Amino acid sequence: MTPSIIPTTPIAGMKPGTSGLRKKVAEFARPHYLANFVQSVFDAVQPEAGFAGLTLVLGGDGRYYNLPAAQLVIRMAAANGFARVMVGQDGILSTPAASCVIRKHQAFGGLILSASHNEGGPQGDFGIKFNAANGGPAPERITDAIYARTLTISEYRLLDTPEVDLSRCATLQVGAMTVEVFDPVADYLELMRSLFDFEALRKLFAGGFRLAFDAMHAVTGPYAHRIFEGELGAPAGTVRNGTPSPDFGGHHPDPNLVHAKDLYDLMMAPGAPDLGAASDGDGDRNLIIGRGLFVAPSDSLAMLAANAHLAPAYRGGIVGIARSMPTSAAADRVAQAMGLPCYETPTGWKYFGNLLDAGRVTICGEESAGTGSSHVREKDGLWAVLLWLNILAVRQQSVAQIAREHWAAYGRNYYTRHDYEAIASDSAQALMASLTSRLAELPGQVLAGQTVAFADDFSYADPVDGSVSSHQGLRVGFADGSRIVYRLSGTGTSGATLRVYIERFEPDPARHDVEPQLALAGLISLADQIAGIRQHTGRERPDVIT
Ligand code: VG1
Ligand code: CO
Repeated sequence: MTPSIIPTTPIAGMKPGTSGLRKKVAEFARPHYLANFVQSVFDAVQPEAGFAGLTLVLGGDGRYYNLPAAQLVIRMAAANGFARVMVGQDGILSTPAASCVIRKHQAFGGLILSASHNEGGPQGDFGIKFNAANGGPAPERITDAIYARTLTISEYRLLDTPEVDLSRCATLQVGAMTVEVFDPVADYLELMRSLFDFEALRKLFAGGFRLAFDAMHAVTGPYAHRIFEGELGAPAGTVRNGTPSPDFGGHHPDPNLVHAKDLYDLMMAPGAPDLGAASDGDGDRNLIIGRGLFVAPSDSLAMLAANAHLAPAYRGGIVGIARSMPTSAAADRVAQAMGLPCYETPTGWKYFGNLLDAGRVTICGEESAGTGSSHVREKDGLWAVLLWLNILAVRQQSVAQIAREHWAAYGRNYYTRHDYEAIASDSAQALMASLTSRLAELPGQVLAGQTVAFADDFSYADPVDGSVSSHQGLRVGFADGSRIVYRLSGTGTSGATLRVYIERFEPDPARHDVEPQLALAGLISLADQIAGIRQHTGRERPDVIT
C-alpha cells in the first residue's frame, strides 16, 4: 500500500501554548487542520533514519473529536513509516498514563489528544500535544520547531485505509504498521502498585475511611473505578461522574472551587467524607479537600513533599523539589528545612523534564493543582490522591490536622489566584505592557504600607541545558516576602485570560485560621492598584477565585 501525498498550505496560529495546541473543535475540524499539525510534528521530530522500527503512543481524554482524530493519526503514522502505534482502548489514555506507557514500552514518543481542563463538546475545545521519549511534554526547542514547520508545510502523508476498531484490545495491521489497542489502565495501575502501600490503603478503606473522588465525566473515571473501588475496596459510589463523556456532562472538567463546587459543598457539610478529591479532563491535575478544609495546591505540594517518605517509593527520601514560579514558597520552606535544593521554573510541566531526567528533583508542582514526581514526566492527579491516602493511612490523622501541624512547623503561605477569563486580548496586552514599563521604578516604593523589594519580568535559565525562557510573568515582591504575580494564560482559546497570583507568609500559628481572601485582602486591592486591573479589563471582580 503506498501512502497518498496530500498537497496543503500553511495554516496560521498553530503555535503550541503552555501545553500543546488548543483550539475550538470547529477550527480543528477545518479541512487539513489536524493533518497539517500532525505532519508538522512528525517532520520536526523525525530522526535521520526515519520512523522505521519506532513506536508511537496515542490516546486522549475522551472529549468530542477524540475518536476521529485518533483514526487520522493512525493513518498518518502508518504513512510516515512508524513500525507500531500503541493506542488506548476507545482512544482513551490519561496524560500521566501516556507518560507511563511511553517510558515503559520505550516508545519514540506519543500524541495526546486533549485540551485538558478546557470545556468539551462540539462547541468546546480540542487539543493535541507531543510527548518525547522521556514521557514528558516536548520542550520549547521542539515546540518551536513544530511551529516553524506549520508555517512552511506543503504536503502531508496519509494511508488510505478503513477505520481501525478501537473498541477491543487487539493487535491489528494498518498497511505495514502494527496497531496495538491496549487497556489504558493496566500499566498505570501496575506503576501505582509499585509506589504505594496498597495493603495499608485496603485496610484504611476496610476501616471505614470515606473518599469522594470526582472524575468530572473525564478520563480518570475508568482509572479511579479500577483503583479505588476495585483494587482498594472503597465502596461503590466513591467515584462520582466516573464515565468519560464527550462533553464532560456539559461541565468544565476543571477541578477548581467553581467547577467542582458540588464536591466542595459536600466536604464543607456536616458528615462530610474524610477526603474529597477531583481531577481534570486529562487526569493530570488534582484537587484536595479535607473535611471542612480546602488545601490550596501550593500547600498540598509542600505537605506531600514533607511527608512523601511515608510512602514506599519515597522511603529513602527525596532529592529536591521544583515548583513553577507563581506557585507559593510553601514548598521552598520544606526544601530548606530538609536541606534540599528547590528550583523555580516557568509555568508548564515541560520545564520540569530536564530537572527530573537529571535526577535533581523528585517532586514537582504547580499552583494550578498539578503535582507529580519522578515516576513519570507529567503531573499526575491520581498519584497525588494516592500519596495523600498513603500519608493519611500512616499518620492516622485528618487532612485538617496534618495541614495545621504543617503550618505550625513551617508557617503558612496564604495564597490565592484570581482569574479574569476571556477578556479582550488588546486590553490584556495593554495591562501587561503598562506594568512592564513601570517595573523599574517600583523597587523602593512604599505602597499601602508595603515596601517593594523587587519587580521584574521572570526569566528562567535551565540549569541542565542552559536554555533561557523569557517573559514568563511579571513579579512584584515586597520586603516582608509577600508577592503579586501577573501572567497571561497560554491555554485559553477565547480572548485572553489574566491570572493574578497573590501570596503572603504568616509565621504566627495563632493567625493560621483566617479565610485566605481576608488574610490577603490588602494585597488583593494592591494588585489592582499596581496594575489597574479594573481600569484595563472593565471587570469588577475575577471569574474564578482559587
Ligand atoms: C495552565 C496552568 C499551568 C498548567 C497548564 C496546563 O496554564 O496555569 O500551571 O501547566 O494550564 O495544565 P495557563 O498558561 O493557562 O496558565 V493542563 O492540566 O490544562 O494540561
Ligand atoms: Co490537565
